[in-house]
Amino acid sequence: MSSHHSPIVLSSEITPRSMFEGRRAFLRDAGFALALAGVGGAALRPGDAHAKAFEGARKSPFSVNEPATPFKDVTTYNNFYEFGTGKDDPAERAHTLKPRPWTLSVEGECAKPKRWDLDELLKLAAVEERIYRMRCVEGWSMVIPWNGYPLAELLKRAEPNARAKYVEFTTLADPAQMPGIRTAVLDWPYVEGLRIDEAMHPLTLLTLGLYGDLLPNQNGAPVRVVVPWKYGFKSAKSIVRIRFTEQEPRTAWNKAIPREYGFYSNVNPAVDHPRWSQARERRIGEFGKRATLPFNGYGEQVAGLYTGMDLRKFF
Ligand SMILES: Nc1nc2c(c(=O)[nH]1)N[C@H]1C(S)=C(S)[C@@H](COP(=O)(O)O)O[C@H]1N2
Ligand SMILES: [Mo]
Repeated sequence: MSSHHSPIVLSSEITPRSMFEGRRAFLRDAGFALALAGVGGAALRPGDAHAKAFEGARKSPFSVNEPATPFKDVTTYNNFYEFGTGKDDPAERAHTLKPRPWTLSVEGECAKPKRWDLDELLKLAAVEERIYRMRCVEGWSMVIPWNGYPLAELLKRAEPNARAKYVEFTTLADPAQMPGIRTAVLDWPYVEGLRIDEAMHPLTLLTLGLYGDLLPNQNGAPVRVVVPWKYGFKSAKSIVRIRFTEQEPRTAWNKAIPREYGFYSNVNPAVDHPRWSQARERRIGEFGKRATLPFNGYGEQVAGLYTGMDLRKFF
């Protein structure tokens, strides 16, 4: 295994489990800068710096040309209620999540349901770097260099049938790994959903990494979705199941507070959330606020999905 120019070094090649965990502990302790310096990957031992899993990933033309939010902020200011409701809870507590082995099952209204192993997912399609603007309904935003490939690559292999109108995403709900689910803040498991054309849209990313390496636990390891034109909560983390459905899925946030969280949840500065204005946002790491863009700035690509829909009604 060469480390410097190989486009993708699969984690399966570099990690017996102990190394994987040692490596994560190392990243936690030593920080990312040292890992970036990258001493080659061949002689990996726990505690060594390593080749990043997605080093050299192809840069996507869908990336935004804005400075990325620092790694530190991306990985310490999180919403992941399975680990608590505080922004720093996931970074502090998500070490109990075991991202490997992992199975993601694709099922429901399709001809070819399948249980995908993580290593199969890592090899399914070329992993790209996609720098996306992300906006939380709470009024903050980040720019995150994700690593992944279009969710459509996975979905089309299941051969969805004519009844498949929606796609439902379900997060792991294991109290042994996720201390937050002992508290009934949401009706666990965390469930999100998209219309199938939204799920198949080339911007919708099956996400396996960020900043060139495997996803940190607090960001939804080992596999999540990222839907950049919607509020952050639509991008479900640590998913174990994707299901094609005929009916609109009941989503966790819609069940909890239906008046505040609709199914669509497209970023829309013209429609305020009852508790937070959606007109402006604070980019993490910056002072002051900036205007929020319709569809989070991705309108040119996605507005056509909603032609003729009243986006105040379908919020
Ligand atoms: N399973 C699960 N997925 C989740 C959440 C969560 O609490 N649980 N929070 C959502 C919200 S509100 C946001 S803003 C994003 C945050 O993703 P990040 O921490 O990687 O930036 O994750 C989304 N996905
Ligand atoms: Mo969010």
